[in-house]
Amino acid sequence: MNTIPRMRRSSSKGSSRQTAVPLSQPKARDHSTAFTKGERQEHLREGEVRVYTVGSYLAARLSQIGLKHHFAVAGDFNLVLLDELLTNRDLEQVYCCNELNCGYSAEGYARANGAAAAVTTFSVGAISAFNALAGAYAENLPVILVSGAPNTNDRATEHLLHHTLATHDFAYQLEMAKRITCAAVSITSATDAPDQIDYALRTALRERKPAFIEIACNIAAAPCAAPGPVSSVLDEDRSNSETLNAAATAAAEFLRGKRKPLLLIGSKLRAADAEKEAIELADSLGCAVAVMAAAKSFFPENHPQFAGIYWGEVSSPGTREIVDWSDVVISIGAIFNDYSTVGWTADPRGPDLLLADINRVQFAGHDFSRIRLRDFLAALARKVQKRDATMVEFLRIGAERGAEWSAELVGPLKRVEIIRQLNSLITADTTIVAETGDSWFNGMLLKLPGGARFEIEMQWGSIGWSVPATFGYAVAAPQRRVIAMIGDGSFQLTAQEVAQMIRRKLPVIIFLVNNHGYTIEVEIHDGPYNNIKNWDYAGLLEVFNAGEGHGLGLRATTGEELAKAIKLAIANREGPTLIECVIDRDDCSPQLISWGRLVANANARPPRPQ
Ligand code: DPX
Ligand code: MG
Repeated sequence: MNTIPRMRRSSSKGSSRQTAVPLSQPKARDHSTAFTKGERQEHLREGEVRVYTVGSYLAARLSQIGLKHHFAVAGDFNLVLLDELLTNRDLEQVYCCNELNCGYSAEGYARANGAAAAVTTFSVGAISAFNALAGAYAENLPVILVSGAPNTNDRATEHLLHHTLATHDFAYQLEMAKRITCAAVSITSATDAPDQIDYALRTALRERKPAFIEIACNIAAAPCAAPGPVSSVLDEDRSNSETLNAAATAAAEFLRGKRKPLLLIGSKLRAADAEKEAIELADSLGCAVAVMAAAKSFFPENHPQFAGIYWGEVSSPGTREIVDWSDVVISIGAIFNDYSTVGWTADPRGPDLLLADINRVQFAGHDFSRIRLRDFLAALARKVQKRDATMVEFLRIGAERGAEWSAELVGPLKRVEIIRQLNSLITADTTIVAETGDSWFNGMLLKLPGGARFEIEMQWGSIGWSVPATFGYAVAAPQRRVIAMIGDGSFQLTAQEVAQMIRRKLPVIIFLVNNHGYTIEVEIHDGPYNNIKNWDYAGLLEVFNAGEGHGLGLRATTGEELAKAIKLAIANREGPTLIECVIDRDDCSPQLISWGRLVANANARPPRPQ
């Protein structure tokens, strides 16, 4: 498994231990020498005190919690703030084409780095970013959205301001943000700013949810107190040791009465920073481990107990059967929604379920809270006995699994040929970003070697997410090969962020599947609204290069053309390569067809009689 070493505060006793985990939580850094305040502060004499401003304080804190970049779009309410952020040499400002993309870029960055920040102007900027911020909430990612705000002198006056609703209410932005964040603050006083900033960051990191910080434009450069120890921001909730012990003991007792346990890995496992402990529990039990679609790669696919993707009727071969065959499902950080349960046709919840969530464990009449998932999994791993029946049975069923696809280089390009060729590119250093659409289902078919990561925005499911999220991810993880799978319809929402990949010379590879429309919607419910205007997608790269970049746009209509395009993409290290893969409008995965039918049935249920 590819790992990036980082510090995390972990034990219930509160000691720090160095541990290697996959790209996830923020990396704490030693910042004793990291703060600068422009040239003025380069030459401090002994006894001189470094002067912080609200903006440089924020920069210092962002850097301390492990950010090396923040994403930004300029506007007159945030220009002074951007200047102040620029004074921190450890924090690079990365620009985006618009604020929605800025938010998504930060979301993608948080996936690789553990946390992220985006900076926008008031209202016209921040409200565009709210879609991405809400997505970060749904996806459990601590994205900090920072917005410029009106001058404090204009509040409670008769002044009307631009970028507002043309009323005297400037509070609506903060009120809206409160609904989609775990902490939202409005900074109008430099004295209170450090406390408010620390509160927002601490809450976001603890809850693994986004936070919002609005800073009045005339306060951003106002002097404020220096940051105290960063541990006050990184301080995590600890498990209540008595509850932890009681939960692990009762869970082990519950499992002792079962013969066929199975582990089901859900997407909140990463937010809980518990991937390593899930492997420990799997090793102790020896049972089959099924992974939900939204959590693909959170349990290594090269682990001997990996039993495929569980997604109801559209599961990997044998996976649904083994889940159904088990006599208890130990569900770890799972989200059961209409999509993941395939229109409520595959909901494993019931008496034979042990639900382990980020801070809570429920089973057989028990409900324990205030225990961290990773502490619970580690404690349970020490108490259970080997129970490998589901693994033995899964291997037996596995004998019937389908054959591999063979290459199809001539004739019109087909979806399965794209997957086959893409799969051969994946190494331990690869991250796949799969957009909403048939890319979800195609992505599930990829076999990931140890270390490979897979990113999907399955709870929020906002199309267009993947272009900027890929950009943000690649900014955070330049050492990884980042490959995006994007449908034509989704791409049209946020295409311009490819220009920023060119600007930063990021060698991202984009497989753009041009199937001439919103195919997933076609399968759920078709109509004229699922047809889209075709674009010259490959041609766009020249537009974005504008004579000064190394973006490469290629079009593949046969398997052979795709193979050639992939070779060129690998050779292009100076910028992104977009391969437009042209396929038939009806060439979609059978999984999408089955899933679409069942989800459409769920959507079509008539209202219940009152
Ligand atoms: C919509 C979806 O071309 O992918 O593989 O052809 O389906 P496929 P495309 O990218 O089309 C995507 C399209 C329109 N969903 O099929 S999934 C509704 C939707 C959404 N998010 C937002 N608007 C609409 N999910 C922001
Ligand atoms: Mg499409």
